[in-house]
Amino acid sequence: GVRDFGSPVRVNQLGYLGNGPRRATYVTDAVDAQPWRLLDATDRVVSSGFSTPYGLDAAAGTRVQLIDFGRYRGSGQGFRLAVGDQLSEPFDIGNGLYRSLRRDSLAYFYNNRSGIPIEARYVGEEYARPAGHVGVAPNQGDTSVPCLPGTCDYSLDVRGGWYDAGDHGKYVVNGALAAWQLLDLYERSAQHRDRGVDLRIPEAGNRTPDVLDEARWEIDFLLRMQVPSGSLAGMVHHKIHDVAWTGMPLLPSADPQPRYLYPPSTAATLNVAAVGARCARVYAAWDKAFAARCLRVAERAWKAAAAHPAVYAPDGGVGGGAYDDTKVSDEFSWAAAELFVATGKASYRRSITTVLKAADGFSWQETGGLADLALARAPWRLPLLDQWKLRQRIAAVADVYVAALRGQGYANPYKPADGKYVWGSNSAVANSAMILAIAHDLTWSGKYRDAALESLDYLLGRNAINQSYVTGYGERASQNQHHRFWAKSLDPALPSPYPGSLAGGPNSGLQDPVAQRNLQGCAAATCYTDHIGSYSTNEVAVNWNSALAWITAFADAENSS
Ligand code: 9MR
Repeated sequence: GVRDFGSPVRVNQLGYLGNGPRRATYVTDAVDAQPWRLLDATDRVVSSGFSTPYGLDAAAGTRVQLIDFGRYRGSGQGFRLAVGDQLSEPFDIGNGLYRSLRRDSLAYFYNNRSGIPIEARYVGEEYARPAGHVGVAPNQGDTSVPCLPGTCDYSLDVRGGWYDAGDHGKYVVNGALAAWQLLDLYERSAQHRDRGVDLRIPEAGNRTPDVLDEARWEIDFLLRMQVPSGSLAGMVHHKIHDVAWTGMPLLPSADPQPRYLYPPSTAATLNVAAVGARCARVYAAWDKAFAARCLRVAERAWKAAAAHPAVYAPDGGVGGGAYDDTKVSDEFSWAAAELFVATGKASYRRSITTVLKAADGFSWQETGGLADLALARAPWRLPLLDQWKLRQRIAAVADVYVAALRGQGYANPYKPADGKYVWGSNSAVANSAMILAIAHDLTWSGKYRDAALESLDYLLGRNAINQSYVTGYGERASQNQHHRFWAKSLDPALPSPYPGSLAGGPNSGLQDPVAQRNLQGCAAATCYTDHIGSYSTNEVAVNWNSALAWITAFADAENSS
C-alpha cells in the first residue's frame, strides 16, 4: 500500500537555532508559490510568507517547495509551520537546542561498552546491564580470545572497546574511525575554547575531559589487537566476533558463543597507526605514558604495514561484518598524515598521497580524505603556501556540498552521483556536515556554517519521509533500530535505543529481508523503515554516532557562545 509519511510540511523536529538558518520543505504538486504561516504554541500567527516552488526532488521522488522563515526573530517552544490546514510537527526555536543531544550522542558509547557493567547511576535502571564478554558464563570472554582455527596459535586479551553496532562484534577499521572522530571533536572544542559537556561515565571527575576518557575505552582495545610477535608482529587483527550471528534479542553477557580473532589486515594495521598517532598528540597533555604508548604502537604498526602492504580482509564470512577493503593506498596516506602531524618527520609527509575529494568524503572504507582533515587540525606543521592550498582544497569540497544542499529539495549535502543511497547514508550526511564545519573553521565563511547546521535539519525530520533518525529527538523519531539489547519491539522488558542513537538511514540496496519485503521500488531517500529487523536501513553503529556527536558538538558550540 501507500506509505503514510504524515504532514507534507517537513521541519527539523528538534528545532532551529536562534542564529542559524530556518528553512522547511513542503511536499506538493502545486506549481505556484503557496502561502505559509508560522504558528506559536498558542496557535497565534507570528510570521507568514510565500513558499518558493522547487520542482521534483529526485531523491524523494516527489515535487516540493521551499519555505524560509528566517525573518522571524522570536524564540520559544512548540511552533508549527502551516500551509492551508496542513500542520508540521512541532519544533522549538532558540539557543542551546543541541546541548542535550550533544551529550546523549556521546552517551551512546558508554552504553555500548564491552567488558564493564553499564550502571543504573549513569544511564538509569532501564539501560543498566551486566558486563559483557568478561569471561563470566555463559560468555567465553574477550579476556583470552584464540585466532580463527588454523590462522595462528596464540590467544590475546582483547577485552573492552565498544560493540560495533546492533551486534556484538568489535571491528578495528570502523572502531578506529569512531575513536578518531571523538578525538577530533575534542580537539575542535579545545581549539575553540568550548569546554564541552560532562558525561555520566565512571571516569567523570578524573580531571581528564570525559570525551577523551570515552575514546580511550576504545583505543585501549585497539592497541590490544596488535600481533605481539612472530612473522606478522606489529600487524593488527582485523576484528573479533562470534563464530555465528547470535539471535535477537540477546544481552552481551548472555552470549554463549565462541569468539575468534580474525587474521590481521593492512587496513586495520594502518587504522591503528592513524588513531595511535592522533592519540599520542591529544593525550600528551593528559597522560604522557599513555600518549607515548600510543605512538610506539602506531609507529610499529606503520612499519608492519609497510612490510605487509597487501594483506586484505576477505569479503563475506559468517557471524560478523566483513569490513572488507582491497584498496589501502588511502589508509597508508591517512596514517602517514597523522604520523607526520604527531612527529613532524619528513618521511611520513612524503607518504601522504591523497587529498579530500567531494565524491569520496570519508568513511571506514575510504580514508584518503582524512589525510587532509589530519593536517587541518594542525596546519602549523605545513609551510604557509601548503596551508593555503589545504584551505583551498577543503573549501572547494565544501563548495560542492553547499551546492548539493542548495540544489536539493531537502537540505542535504549528500548527493551520490548515481542517485543511490548507501548503507549508513546518514553517516555520509553527518560526515559531509563535519567537512562543511571544518571549512567554516578554516575560512570563516558563513555559507559553510549555515550548510553544516542545515544538514542537521535533514537528519532530524526535514526529509522525504518526515523522519527524525535520532531516538528521542522529534515527534516522529526512530525507536526500533536494530540492536540486540535495545530491543523493546521484540521484548517489552527491554528498552528502546538510548536517546541520541542515529539510525543508518535510507539505503537503496534493500540489503535485508524486512527492507526487501516493505520497500520495493522506493525512491532513494525513502528506502528506510523503522523496524528492528531492517539492519541495512535501521541499525546503529559507533562510526555513525561519532559523526552525529561531532556535528552536534559543533552546532552546540556555534550557538551557545
Ligand atoms: O557500515 C557498514 C556498511 O558500510 C557496509 O556496506 C555493510 C555491509 O558490509 O556493513 C556495515 O557495517 C555493519 C557490519 O558489517 C556489522 N555490524 C553492523 C554494521 C552496521 O550495519
